[in-house]
Amino acid sequence: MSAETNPSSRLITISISHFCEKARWALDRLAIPYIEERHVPLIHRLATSQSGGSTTVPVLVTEAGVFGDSTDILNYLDTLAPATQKLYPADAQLRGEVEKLEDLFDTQLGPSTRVWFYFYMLDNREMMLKLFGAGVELVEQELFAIVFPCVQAAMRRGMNITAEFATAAQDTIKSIFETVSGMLADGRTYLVGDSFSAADLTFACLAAPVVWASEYGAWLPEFSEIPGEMQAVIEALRETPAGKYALRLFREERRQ
Ligand SMILES: N[C@@H](CCC(=O)N[C@@H](CS)C(=O)NCC(=O)O)C(=O)O
Repeated sequence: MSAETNPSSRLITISISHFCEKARWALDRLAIPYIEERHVPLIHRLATSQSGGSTTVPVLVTEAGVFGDSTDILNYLDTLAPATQKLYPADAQLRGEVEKLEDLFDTQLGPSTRVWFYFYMLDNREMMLKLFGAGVELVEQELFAIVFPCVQAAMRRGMNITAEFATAAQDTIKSIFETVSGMLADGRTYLVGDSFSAADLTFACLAAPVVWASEYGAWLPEFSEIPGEMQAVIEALRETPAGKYALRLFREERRQ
């Protein structure tokens, strides 16, 4: 929750979700008061449907309306942002570039890093209970522990968590990292224009599972606790210009 004592906005999340981190980061950056309401997978659907959102998180419930998609949340928050902190440039061409990159990261990078992450983590019951349970009400954590085998099977089926899909996801991640590294090769400070934008924020959040940033806004295990095969991929990606860039964004822009 933010520093304010009487927030009027409610952010419904699954705490580990990198799409939720996208909304959380934008809210924190703009110092907008909110309460984060964390749920475990599947039970989150009770909260999202009751609030008028879709089946996915994040959902931001505000006095101005309910926003059930991370990009809609960023667009809404941008209407509240002062001119110096806009996430979308005023210039139409630059805005178009930001939106195109945000869409690429939302549709390709986010789903790929998620499949890759769960391929290694989903069978580790103890770790999954901690990852999903962080910040969730105790009764919900206890229920989750009981139904975990069902949730695990539903996640595996729903997201195609198989070796084949994880390999394809890793190829997609590498290709997007190459694209971003290529953009950064001219020495630019940010992906688009001369200020931090929704493209940067979205890239950093959705790349988080493959760079393991310590500033991430939800609980993550220590790097040394994750499988060696994951560590090796993360270490290699961290050495790329895109990986260094994602880490720099977390370091310099996440906690202001
Ligand atoms: N396009 C959506 C995607 C969000 C998304 O995929 N959320 C996942 C968590 S990372 C989710 O809610 N999954 C649970 C479900 O589909 O039931 C957004 O940008 O908000």
